[in-house]
Amino acid sequence: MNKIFQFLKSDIPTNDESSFRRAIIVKSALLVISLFLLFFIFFNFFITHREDIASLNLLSFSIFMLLYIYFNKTQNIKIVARLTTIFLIIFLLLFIYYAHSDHFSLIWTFFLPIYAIFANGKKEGLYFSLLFYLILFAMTFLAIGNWENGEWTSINWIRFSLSSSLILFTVYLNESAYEQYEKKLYLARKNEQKLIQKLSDLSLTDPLTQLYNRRYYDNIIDKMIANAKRENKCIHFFILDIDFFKNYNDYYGHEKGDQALISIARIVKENIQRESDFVFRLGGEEFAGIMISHDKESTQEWIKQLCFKVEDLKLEHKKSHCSEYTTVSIGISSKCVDEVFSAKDLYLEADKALYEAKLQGRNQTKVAS
Ligand code: GH3
Ligand code: MG
Ligand code: MG
Repeated sequence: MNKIFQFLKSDIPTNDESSFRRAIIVKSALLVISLFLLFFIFFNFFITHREDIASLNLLSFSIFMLLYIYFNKTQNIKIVARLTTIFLIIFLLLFIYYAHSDHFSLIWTFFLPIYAIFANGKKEGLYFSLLFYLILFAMTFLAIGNWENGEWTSINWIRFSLSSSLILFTVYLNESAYEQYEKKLYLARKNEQKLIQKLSDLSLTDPLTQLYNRRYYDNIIDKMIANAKRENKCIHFFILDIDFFKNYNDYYGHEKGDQALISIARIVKENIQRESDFVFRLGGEEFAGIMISHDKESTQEWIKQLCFKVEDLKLEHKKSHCSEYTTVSIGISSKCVDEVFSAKDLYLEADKALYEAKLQGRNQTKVAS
């Protein structure tokens, strides 16, 4: 059984569960119908000697086999489901027309609503089934008193019509319930994906400043270096550290310190915001940024502007020894395609440059040489 299922599901794309289910139904129905028809070609020809029905079986067998091949080639479930249903309706009506109700032949019509609804969905399947039953009930009604040597009675017709309608109703109900369940599942999955995305965003951003965190930096730095190399560009990495921030916290309190962190993070974010730029809060009062560009000098100049822009915020800092306002020191490391370097080299160089900026009086930028 497992092997049959493996065979049926081969080549069927599994990204959409609803279409996957329909594709399995269509594919297996085409195979089963073809096999049955193949059997009945011989049965009707050699056993019952009904050449007319055997020919009908042969014609239908060819059509369903062609549909099977077409389906395997195109995977067009909607078209093949519709065509199979239409041919099945035509075949069953012709079959009943020729076979009357002999040898329980009417029993085969019970499968039409099941297939039509499972393969086409409840709405389209219902329309197909109603059309089929409209013709079938009319045909069988007109046959009262004629078929089975006059033994096909109105009671038989009522019994047949009622049981057929009951089957249609049951299958329709089942499919409705299934479609509702599928819709609920789809919504739940969408919600779940949103939550996962939110969780992933949360795990990669710093809650205080909303900048990316250290983990995100670790995740993307190697990719950024590879991108810069592929695009023949330079990569710039800078570390920005607030000057005398411990004094700031001690004097103004932790809450004010947090406000200062948020303001400085905003300045960094506002100025480093091209699509290929990334800014991070590495931890404490230390921020970082990655930029990719063709030109080394102008990008470094741009980063240096951050120093002036932070001071321009005019955040009072009475305990700073380098300015009356809160300031930052920055260390930059820039590497271009022809240089051999790693993420670690980039980090260490920027950190060293920052250390020099601190040593030489703070509130300034140093570029690693
Ligand atoms: P330097 O100019 O050499 O960088 O001196 P500094 O005082 O800024 O450096 P230090 O590393 O000694 O102090 C960093 C301070 O940053 C310590 C702590 O009070 C403060 N800090 C770290 N994280 C936070 C935070 O999340 N909120 C607040 N308010 N303060 C923080
Ligand atoms: Mg500091
Ligand atoms: Mg620090």
